[in-house]
Amino acid sequence: EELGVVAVGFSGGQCKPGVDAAPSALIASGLLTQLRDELGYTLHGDETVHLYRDLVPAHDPPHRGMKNPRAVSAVTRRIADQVHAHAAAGRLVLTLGGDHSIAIGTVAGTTRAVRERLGREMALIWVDAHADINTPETSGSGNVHGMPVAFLTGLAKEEREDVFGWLGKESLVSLRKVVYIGLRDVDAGEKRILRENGVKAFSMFDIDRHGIGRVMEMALAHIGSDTPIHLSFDVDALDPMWAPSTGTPVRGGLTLREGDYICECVHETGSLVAIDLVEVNPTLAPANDTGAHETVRAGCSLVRCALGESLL
Ligand code: DIR
Ligand code: MN
Ligand code: MN
Ligand code: MN
Repeated sequence: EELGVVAVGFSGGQCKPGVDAAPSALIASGLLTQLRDELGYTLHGDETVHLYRDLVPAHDPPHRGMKNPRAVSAVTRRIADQVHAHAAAGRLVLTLGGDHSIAIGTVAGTTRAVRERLGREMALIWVDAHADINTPETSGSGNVHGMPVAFLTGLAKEEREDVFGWLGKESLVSLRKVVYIGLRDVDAGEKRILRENGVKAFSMFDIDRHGIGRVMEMALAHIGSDTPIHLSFDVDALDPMWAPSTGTPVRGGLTLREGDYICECVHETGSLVAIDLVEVNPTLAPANDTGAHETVRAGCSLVRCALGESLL
């Protein structure tokens, strides 16, 4: 099978440096080699990590409270074109982030390609401790990595082309096709947005109550069979025990095995069109600690599971 790879060394959607080092760390640990040699994928796209330095303006003051708005907008716009090119060629797309703001680009790219190729609406499975559905106005932090779902569903709109105004209708996903898994740190404004729009969300509470097996059944039933799926996986959905090296860890999360299971179930649908792995920050580990290594290993495991490693 054909796999398009986009390695995104970008951290401007939040304030902690280091998340841009994740793609190199994931690749250095052998992820792409494993996908090629063990899972049999034909890889497209070079192994160079895109830093998009030419797209980051020297002067980028806040707009509607958003930090680095022009940089994040320009970089995600470029990512959308890269991802779209792979998806339009019929490739499964793997994007290695980078912070979660980059999903504005990856999801815009796949949803456009799926519309063009199949005339269908795509579903989005967002695995995360956080809902990332703040609008610029509800956001307390101004970090765009807390806003991608709002921009991708049209809840947040902006006229200015250089600040996400480039996101046209063809790049949006219906809120009815969004499913969350793993939530446990959702801002008050986000809770209101989720409630008012009836967004399908499985929090850690739901996973404790029903078990991950039943939750995945319900999540996939909501999406419906034969619907193309984009899986956006924030490594902070995992408990910090498994993935400590991430910018905003929250205790009480998924075990690595539960994360792998989510990815396996999505693979099993046969409808996966793209996966993002984001928010691995190899620099956020206490010295002499194995945290960074463990987090990279966990990230590799999630990706391999989504791409079919567990099939016997
Ligand atoms: C918070 C944190 N809801 C914000 N979001 C994070 O900044 O909007 N997302 N950490 O991954
Ligand atoms: Mn998160
Ligand atoms: Mn928080
Ligand atoms: Mn996130």
